[in-house]
Amino acid sequence: MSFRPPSIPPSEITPREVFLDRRRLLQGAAGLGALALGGGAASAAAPAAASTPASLNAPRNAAFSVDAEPTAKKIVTGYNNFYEFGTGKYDPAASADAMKTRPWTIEIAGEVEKPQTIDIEALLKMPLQERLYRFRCVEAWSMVVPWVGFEFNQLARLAGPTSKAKYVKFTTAMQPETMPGLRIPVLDWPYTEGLRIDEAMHPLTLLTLGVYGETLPNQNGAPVRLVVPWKYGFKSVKSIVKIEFVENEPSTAWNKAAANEYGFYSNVNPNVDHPRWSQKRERLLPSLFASRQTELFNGYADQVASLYAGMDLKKNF
Ligand SMILES: Nc1nc2c(c(=O)[nH]1)N[C@H]1C(S)=C(S)[C@@H](COP(=O)(O)O)O[C@H]1N2
Ligand SMILES: [Mo]
Repeated sequence: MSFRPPSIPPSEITPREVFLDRRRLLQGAAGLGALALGGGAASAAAPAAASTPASLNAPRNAAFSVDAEPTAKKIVTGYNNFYEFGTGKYDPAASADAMKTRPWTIEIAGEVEKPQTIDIEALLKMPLQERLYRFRCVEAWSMVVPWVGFEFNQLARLAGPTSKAKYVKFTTAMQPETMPGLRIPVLDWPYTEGLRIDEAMHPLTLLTLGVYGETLPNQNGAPVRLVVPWKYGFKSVKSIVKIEFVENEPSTAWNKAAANEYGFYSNVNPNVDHPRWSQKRERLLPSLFASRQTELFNGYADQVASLYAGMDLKKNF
């Protein structure tokens, strides 16, 4: 169906090391076991803890879950955007395994009472829950994903935002040695994103450590990423190393790249078209057809519409 590897020879679109690595991967155990099993030089170079998924104890939170079938795991983990690994939808699954996810810390800085650096192992000890969220990419495809994590506001409270903290800025790791996409100037690296403080503190905003009951695969933003389900997918920043509480609206990577296409808010909105395509409908993967009607705030209007009371959503897109 639609999830075959692209027909362009991978040697033409990826650097040689990545290509060789991927070939080794494809030659090994087929399918999902391949990453975990590794083999030879590939697994010697990669930290074992990072590429082996660990199961997470995370009961489903029904109140924060949609009543829908989850999208197949091989689609969520195999077809995605993570531009640090290339702009193709199959690039992340093919090459993100090289990313080093241990040791890993998040620096919390800016307008907080207690600036601090938190180790990923401490985050994994927080009480975790599973939430089945709708997830809508700005490119008009959508999925239903069982994310695992905890509310971002719990992390924020550890640091104690001051009254000057009006926005939160998130920054992704930069690993030039493992991220071939950093050589492509499509974005002003590192990838950065931002939320207004009330959006960040909203209970739906999930600091995400896993998916399908296990730690995140690298291509989905290991070891820790954000999920903001009422906004387009690019607001859900992956592989976070820095969180800054700031007074002024932060610049974001996509807004810097094309301000007329990617606004700061980027709330899912069927009534505001992207300049190059309609947002009225979406392809619920694996469907090839845009047969699903896009919902305002991706279906989360009851929970989040009040955050934008009085705002013109066409101007503040
Ligand atoms: N650092 C970083 N974060 C990122 C991206 C990226 O390219 N780099 N892509 C975004 C986009 S466009 C989408 S749709 C989602 C995809 O998340 P998923 O791979 O879990 O589906 O990640 C978002 N976060
Ligand atoms: Mo996206």
